[in-house]
Amino acid sequence: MLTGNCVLLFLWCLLDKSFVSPMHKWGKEHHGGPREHRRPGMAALHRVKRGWVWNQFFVLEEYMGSEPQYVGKLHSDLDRGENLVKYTLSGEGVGSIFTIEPTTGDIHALRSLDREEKPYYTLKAQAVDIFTGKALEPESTFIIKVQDINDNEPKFLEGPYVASVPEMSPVGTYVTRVTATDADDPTYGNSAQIVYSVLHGQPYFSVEPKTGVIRIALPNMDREIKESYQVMIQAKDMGGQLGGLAGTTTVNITLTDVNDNPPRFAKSVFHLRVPESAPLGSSVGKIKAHDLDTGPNAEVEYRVVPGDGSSVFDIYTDKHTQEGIVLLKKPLDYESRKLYSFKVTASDPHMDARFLQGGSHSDSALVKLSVMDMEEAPIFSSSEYSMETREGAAGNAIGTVNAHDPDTGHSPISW
Ligand SMILES: *[C@@H]1O[C@H](CO)[C@@H](O)[C@H](O)[C@H]1NC(C)=O
Ligand SMILES: [Ca+2]
Ligand SMILES: [Ca+2]
Ligand SMILES: [Ca+2]
Ligand SMILES: [Ca+2]
Repeated sequence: MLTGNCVLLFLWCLLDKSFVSPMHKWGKEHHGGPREHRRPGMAALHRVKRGWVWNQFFVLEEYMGSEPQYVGKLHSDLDRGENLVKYTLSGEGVGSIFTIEPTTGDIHALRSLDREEKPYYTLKAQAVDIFTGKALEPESTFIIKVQDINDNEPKFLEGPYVASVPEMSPVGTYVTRVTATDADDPTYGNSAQIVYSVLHGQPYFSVEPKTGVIRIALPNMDREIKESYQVMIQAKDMGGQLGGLAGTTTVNITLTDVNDNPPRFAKSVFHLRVPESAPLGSSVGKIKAHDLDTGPNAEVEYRVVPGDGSSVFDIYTDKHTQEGIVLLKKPLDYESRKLYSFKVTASDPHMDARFLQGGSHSDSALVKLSVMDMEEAPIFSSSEYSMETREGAAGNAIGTVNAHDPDTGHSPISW
């Protein structure tokens, strides 16, 4: 059998090389060749005649014509139009998708095909003697390639996206990257050539047309003014040209905090009223400076400015509320001093140096503290009195003790 095949092949080669005219050898240009679907500017088809069949045929995907789509023609040079050659096909899709006219060798596709589902079919062609069934040509394998049309829009498979970037970042700062994919043929035309653009989100953000990298596009974006942005990115095929298909995705971008704000007092004077009896070390009132930042960036440090009041009052920060709690360091006495007036500062210990130029990282306010008068126990002018009395002098005054009330306003002392 092996020897027989070799002989046959040898004979065929002999036939092909010696007896056949050049025209005969390569067939006529119009038969068996692929149809030229390609648009101008496309790379030339790689079509090679292997044996007696073109190695590649083309069929347009999603073809909607009412007639079966013509694919191409098989032709043996031994076929002289006398209907003595019978062409047969075998392989993928034969019968269900591809049919062949046995005498003409015409191949048709019976239904529309989806390149994105199956890009090519491998088939085998045979040419046999119609009477004897003997092969006239060696069996030849070829493919029918499904030619792409632009029937898929770019899709963002990972969207919607979430990203964050520090506020006040310079223009060009990287935020994130989005990627769309296009199921069409990337090796052919522009059907899968994607260009990104910003649909919503300008002028704050930009996207690089080819890479999908999103960047800051506006300087000094301030979290304390607007914290989150919903950016819509479009991916369009056909290189972004008119008529291309498009897909979109949203990117939620959050500005993260940087320490760009110092604390500020809401008013320049705070009034506190403190009973003169307030114990040492106790809290006698609170004041508040507000820092627009968040977390540690909103921490406030308070100080009593040295001078009048700094020896009597201290201030510390309530870690939960960031309020300044005023503490009493020395006892108060209404009778000796009714009013204290002292300056306090509120500062941000961690302020970012970039934002210090021009402004100060602290603020100050005046605290006016009134001491309130309290009822106090009378004080005897002497701690010991000696008196003499005679027997039988009941009902008569034996002497006088003096006491005064240190409170102002003459509240009479009752015994
Ligand atoms: C993006 O933000 C919008 C509006 O705040 C919200 O409804 C949506 O769930 C967010 N999407 C994601 C993926 O977080
Ligand atoms: Ca496409
Ligand atoms: Ca396609
Ligand atoms: Ca701050
Ligand atoms: Ca901030």
